[in-house]
Amino acid sequence: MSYRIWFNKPAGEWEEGFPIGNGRLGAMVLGSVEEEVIYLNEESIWYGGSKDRHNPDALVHLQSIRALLFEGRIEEAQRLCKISLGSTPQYINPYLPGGYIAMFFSKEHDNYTHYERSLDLKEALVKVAYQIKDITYTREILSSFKDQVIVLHLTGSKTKRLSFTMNINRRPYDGETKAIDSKTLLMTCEAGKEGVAFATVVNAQSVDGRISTCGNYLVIEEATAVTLYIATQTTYHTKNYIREALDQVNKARDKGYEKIKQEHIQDYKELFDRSSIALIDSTEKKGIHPTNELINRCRAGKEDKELVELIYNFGKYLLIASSRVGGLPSNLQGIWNMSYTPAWESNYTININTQMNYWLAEVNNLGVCHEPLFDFIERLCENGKYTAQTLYGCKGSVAHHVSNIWADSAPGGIYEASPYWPMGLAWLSLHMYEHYLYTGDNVFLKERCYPVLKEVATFYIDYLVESPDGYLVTGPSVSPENSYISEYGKIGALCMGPTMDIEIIREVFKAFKGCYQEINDQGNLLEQIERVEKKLPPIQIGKHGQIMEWYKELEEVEPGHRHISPLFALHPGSQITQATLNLFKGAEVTLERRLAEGGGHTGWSRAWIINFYARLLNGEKAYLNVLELLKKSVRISLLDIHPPFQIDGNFGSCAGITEMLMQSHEGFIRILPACPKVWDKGEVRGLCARGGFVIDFKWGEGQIRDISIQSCAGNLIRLKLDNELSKINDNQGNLVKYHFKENLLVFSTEIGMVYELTFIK
Ligand code: FUC
Repeated sequence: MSYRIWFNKPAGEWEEGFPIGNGRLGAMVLGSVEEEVIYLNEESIWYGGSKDRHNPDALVHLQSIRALLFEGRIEEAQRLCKISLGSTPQYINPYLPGGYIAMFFSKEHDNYTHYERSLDLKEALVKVAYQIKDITYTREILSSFKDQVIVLHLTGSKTKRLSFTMNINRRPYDGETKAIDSKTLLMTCEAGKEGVAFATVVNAQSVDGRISTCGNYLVIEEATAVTLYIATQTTYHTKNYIREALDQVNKARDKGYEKIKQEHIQDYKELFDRSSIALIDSTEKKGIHPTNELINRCRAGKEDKELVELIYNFGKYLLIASSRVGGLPSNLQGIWNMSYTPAWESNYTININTQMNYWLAEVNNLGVCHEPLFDFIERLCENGKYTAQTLYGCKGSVAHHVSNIWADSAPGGIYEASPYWPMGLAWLSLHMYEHYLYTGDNVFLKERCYPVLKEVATFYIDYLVESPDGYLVTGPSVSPENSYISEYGKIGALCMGPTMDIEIIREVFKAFKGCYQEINDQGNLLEQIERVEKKLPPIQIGKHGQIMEWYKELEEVEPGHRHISPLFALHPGSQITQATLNLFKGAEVTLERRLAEGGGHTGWSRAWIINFYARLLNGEKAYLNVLELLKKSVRISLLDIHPPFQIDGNFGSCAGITEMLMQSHEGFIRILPACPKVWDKGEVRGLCARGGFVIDFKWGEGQIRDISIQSCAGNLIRLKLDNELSKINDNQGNLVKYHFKENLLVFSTEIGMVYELTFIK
């Protein structure tokens, strides 16, 4: 298996560096030799504070906007919408860099040889090594979740040969940096009016070297090994942020590098090793080519299992590094950002991007990394109640297409095709239901998932409006972020009842009913849902055989648009499956049309396409798109690019690769549903299926060899099998009874038991 991204030269720029993170504290390591810069991030350093951006004039104009849209007067509707529903101020403020540590070595360090830098995905550790004359210098850097510090450990292979100076900066928004004792620097900063204030502390330790300060530099002389302990704390997390950062550094220093490293690896492995995918290749030795060469080979048409394993493992690594319990969810760049004006504010874009960040979580046994998103959804749901009242005069809760750490739920921006989309919270709420489906956790269902779904469902019952042809539709809304040519030849984005909205609402109602079965709620919401559901427009097939993007047949302005919104029902939704054959075929046509017109041009869009083809059970096309992503949408570091760097494609492609090997959204489990021919042999461990199952299996020569299923919730298993089954044993050696129903293998399970399936060879 491939776990190492490595190179034999330093990163040319930030996007070629190695990201490290503990969910909250991140760094980008470039591995430069003479002058090293370590870019720092902390998840809560956002500019400005929480604001009430709701447009006070929204409600007065809501009905007029709807009427204009029904009449086809798009331009007027858009103009009115922009000024009355558009937020005040229009944009949310950005996620910002934390600053950087600059290290200055002697000129001699320019003449290095034997250079190597690597990111070990199995241990979450970055290493840099190089040689100058007969001395080998090494650096190791990690971000520890347990100790909440970043630690950088430097060594020279001969005694007392390591000397450098270093400081902390945040150009051009420097705060105040000063030495607070002979081994410690403190930087304090503020991120705008009412924004968070934060402090970064760096402490240097060496057994034999001299450490002193000069100005606001740390000076390290003639050491054999040096360790830097780095902590950042912000007022978002604690009032006493300076004290807290100092304490964290002091505790880390007392513990020492080796112990921190050992505990860090243990903590990380506990998560990372929960699942694995190995694509076995007996002809190639893995790990011998640096990653840039692997990418070049792939671009030149050489298929590579090593690169596929790396992008899969990197996705899991990035999730663990950017989303840990108690913290904030992973934003557009995870937690890694070096710009003060990052693309799209490096925000939470919740019309696909934030959702995509978490598609890999449950199935890869990393449900625990999904937690920050759940905390965020609950806050968004709370804020969204005010938004529902203020903007729409409705009960329940709503959020639009972007958000920030304050869980802002108002529309964001002025571009016609995105802000006025009342579906962000609804889509996110489905993540909570998915968590329940994967775990069977009833307490979570009752206490966390149901309350959110209830608010969301309540909103749509109150909000949907009857169209002239008698359907209940959303609006004003958009089909993210596409535009259409109306029946009167006008171009518009704002519309009533785009297909995606209706698909999301149906999925929310389905989830609500799923919860309802488990919960004894006295209200009459279920009856209202059933009444409303009947009047939602159906998913329709258009004149090209495609899934219609709007509830009326309209031409897309950009037929190759990166958002493939009407296929929400195929993925991540579950309304389009092989059981709805017409729609299943329609989804394929939609996809083919998008691709024929240049679709998939951003990393995340390509990643979504992988997932779509996996759901269409088309392994060859899914694989083709994995290759396209690797060829066109990653930097040599394997960071996904929109461009620029945007992390969703990393997470989405990891999820897509998993989806090619196992699926469970149809009420049964499929093993190898979309495995391309070239992945002829492999092994999967620890993937999770809905219903509360953890599954291992092997395959070779087109045959599934062994399947082992652990039952975590005691549910009935339904499994689609093509091989001929020999027997099923449980882990106590008993033969297990099973039967076949509608082509599915069915058997009962007990909580905690493991079931081994063997096949007739
Ligand atoms: C959505 C997408 C863009 C980009 C942005 C962050 O608006 O349409 O492509 O990913 O989010």
